[in-house]
Amino acid sequence: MATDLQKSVNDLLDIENSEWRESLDYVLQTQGEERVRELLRLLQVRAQEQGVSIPFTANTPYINTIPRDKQPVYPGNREIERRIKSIIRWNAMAMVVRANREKSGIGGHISTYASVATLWEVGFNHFWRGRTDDFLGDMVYFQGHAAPGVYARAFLEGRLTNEDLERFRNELAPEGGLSSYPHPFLMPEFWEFPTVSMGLTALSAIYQARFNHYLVDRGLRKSSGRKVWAMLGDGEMDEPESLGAITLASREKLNNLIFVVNCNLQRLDGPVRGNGKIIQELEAAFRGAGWNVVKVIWGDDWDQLLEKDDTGLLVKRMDEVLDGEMQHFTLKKGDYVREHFFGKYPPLLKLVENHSDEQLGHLTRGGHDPDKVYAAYSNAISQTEMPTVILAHTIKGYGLGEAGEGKNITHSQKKLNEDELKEFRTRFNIPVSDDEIAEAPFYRPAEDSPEMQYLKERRAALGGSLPKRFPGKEPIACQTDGLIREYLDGSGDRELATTMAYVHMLAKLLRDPELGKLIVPIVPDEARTFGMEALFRQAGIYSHVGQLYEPVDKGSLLHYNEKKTGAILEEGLSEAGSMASFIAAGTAHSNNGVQTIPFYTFYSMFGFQRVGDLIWQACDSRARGFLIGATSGRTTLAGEGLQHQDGHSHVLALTSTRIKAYDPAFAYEMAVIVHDGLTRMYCHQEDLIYYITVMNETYLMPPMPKGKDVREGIVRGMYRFRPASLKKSKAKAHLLGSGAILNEALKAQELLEKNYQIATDVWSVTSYKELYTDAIECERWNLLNSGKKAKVPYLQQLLAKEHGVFVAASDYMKVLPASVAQWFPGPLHCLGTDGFGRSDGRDELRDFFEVDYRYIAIAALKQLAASGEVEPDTVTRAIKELNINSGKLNPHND
Ligand SMILES: Cc1ncc(C[n+]2csc(CCOP(=O)(O)OP(=O)(O)O)c2C)c(N)n1
Ligand SMILES: [Mg+2]
Repeated sequence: MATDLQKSVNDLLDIENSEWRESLDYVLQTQGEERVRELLRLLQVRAQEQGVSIPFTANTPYINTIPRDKQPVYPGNREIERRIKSIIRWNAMAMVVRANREKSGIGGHISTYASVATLWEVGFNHFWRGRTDDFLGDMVYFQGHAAPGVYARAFLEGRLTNEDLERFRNELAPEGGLSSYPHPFLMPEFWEFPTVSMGLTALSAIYQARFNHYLVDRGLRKSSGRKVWAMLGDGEMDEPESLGAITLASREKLNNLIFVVNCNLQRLDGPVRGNGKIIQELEAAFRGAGWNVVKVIWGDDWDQLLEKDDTGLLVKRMDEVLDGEMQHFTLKKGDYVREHFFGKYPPLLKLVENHSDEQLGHLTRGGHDPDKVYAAYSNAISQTEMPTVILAHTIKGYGLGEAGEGKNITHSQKKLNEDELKEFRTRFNIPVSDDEIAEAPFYRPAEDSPEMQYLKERRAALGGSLPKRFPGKEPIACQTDGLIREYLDGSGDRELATTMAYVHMLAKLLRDPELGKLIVPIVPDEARTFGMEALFRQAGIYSHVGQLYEPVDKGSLLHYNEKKTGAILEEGLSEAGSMASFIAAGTAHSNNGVQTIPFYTFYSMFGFQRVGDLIWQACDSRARGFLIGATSGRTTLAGEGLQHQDGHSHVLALTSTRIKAYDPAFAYEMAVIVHDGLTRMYCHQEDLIYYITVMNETYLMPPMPKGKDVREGIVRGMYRFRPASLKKSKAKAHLLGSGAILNEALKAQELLEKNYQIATDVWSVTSYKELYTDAIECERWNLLNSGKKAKVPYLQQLLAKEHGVFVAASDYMKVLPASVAQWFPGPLHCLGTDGFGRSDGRDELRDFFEVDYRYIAIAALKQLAASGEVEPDTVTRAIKELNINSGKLNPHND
């Protein structure tokens, strides 16, 4: 009885199902696809209104996105291209093997290029355009550790010689060698984009593509259809930076951006997602973010099987197989594939009954099939509304056979024995004889061979070789004295903070008839904190679509003003994204043929500490521009406490020699530093980055002291700001101050002179880094040029005639002044802000960190007492008089 009832219910359900289906078919036939989509959307809304949730999936089946019959015809000569690719594979491998034979442990990677060769060669032969007189060329970010493949291609193209390849990872050879990875700093005419810090490539490429649109929208370049290609690894996609900005790319409709993810399913240690499917995971993330996703999973042989299969079981099997299992199908032979892949469902065994084990063992992955790759790239370059990601399935160590194909150790494989070399040679048909094989010689076909002719013809058709870096050379910004003059006179009776002076200067630069159009202000959702909101109206916030809504503060003078020609890159809360924009703007002199001048203003705490690796990358990229660390100083930024108060970014700035770091106290110092930066970076074309910290404490900005050495001193790091007023005194002290703490030194000077009759000079130290760099450079020269007239560090020259004791105080760690202590003529006591910040007022913080005028004064007295120039009990007396609590908290530990 129950079963009868169940049967009639099922019958009814079947009827209902087919009625719905028929209705849909009818609508499709009579009104078309769009109407079907509309109805489905309405039904979805209806269901949701009634509380029926619909399972979400952002995935499509685990098959190629572009069906076989939609693939364009391959325009190239597949056979010649295959031969060229094989030769490049060989040379790339031989280069690494030989380098490691010469010097064991020199490193390098074979298996990554082995997996990516087809993806790159289709690009080189058909898509990636070089720079010509009227086209800037495509921008290709090469997966860093596959660099041997780029070198091997450059060798065939005649850009590198046999000897060059022999010097892979031998950069210190007298003739110079090939850098391990793409480094514009090391090979400035070759590499354009450093890529080997995993994660930064994806992020940088997104902001680069957006910056290319920005230049067009601001009228600095003509639209040219150039593309940005980021060639990435699947393991690399785990870095948070890789996926961190993908919604920006779709929101900004970056149709000029193409990611190609080499999904060899392995990273360094093993599988990327042994228990899952990395391609599906990435598909969901990118589709969810609004990208055009093209999966290139299976080669043509698989596609043919799919066409033959009418059970749907092959797609099911493809969908369910885990990446960790897939690796076995690479490693093991065809009989294993038959039994374990197809054998799971008997109809699939039937499907491949006419395939030999040999054939099953060599079924192709999509990323190794030029037809599929070509179809994907064609699809990508024709997108008009969105960025594209191509997820290409490949085999890590492809062609290495026993030496590592698909094995977990393959990433680190650098040595092939003779048999393995032979196997590789035979597999790729390289004309190297058994006698020569042990040498692993590089192979370059004769100039008039079909391969060489073809290779050259293809590159010529695409505008020449790539990668190639074109450094900008045209001097600009050579006459900026007039721009800074007003800041040299001081602020009169108006109290200002250095941040305010900086913003004023930036606004002025933006208005400059010549430079204004080149200034790129960048800010991560902090413009109001720094008082930069006046720039919103003046310069506009860049938005490719302009402003589609009326801002709520429309009536106000400082309203939130988005526009297509806006200059400001307001990056929202992304210091990493802002730094990527800085790199794009800072390298435009070479990558875009226009010398934009970035001013990236950020919370100094979230600079070097937060995005230090991107700053490192900027230096490697030979980026130029200004990094402005605002609200800096551990005690000057009151209230914000431990996570915000920066007392160490200047220490971190020591790490890169390309960075010039300044901690100015006054508006005129800042103006002189900015002027120097403009001159050196944009007039003299030096690849430097100026890091300047600015503070939010307001005080009177004095005029620049007279004296011909002051300006030089500001730039070189130190000058005498206020000499002692006591002419006759029993003792002499020198107080060194930086940033807002210079005012504490000035107060201490008055105290020491008035209350303790000690003649005291105050020096402004704008840059310990400059002093340090100059001194170690002199020492190095003196060491290597013994017997010649020794060079004297600037610091020693400056203090040559001084005597007495020295106290240095800044809002940064003590190690900064300590770094130059050895070049002082007398004892140096360092005060600084080591320790975590606290939320409290400025006075309390300066007491806590022991950097206010009282501590400066007692430090001077203490040293004078030690040298017998004041009575020992003076210090004890001063501690009492100045109300210093000797048992106070220790900022270092408490
Ligand atoms: C930030 C960072 N961490 C670690 C490394 C070291 N490293 C270089 S390649 C690599 C594995 C990359 O795997 P994947 O992205 O899948 O590239 P594949 O070689 O498989 O193509 C690692 C860990 C690095 N270069 N950068
Ligand atoms: Mg990988």
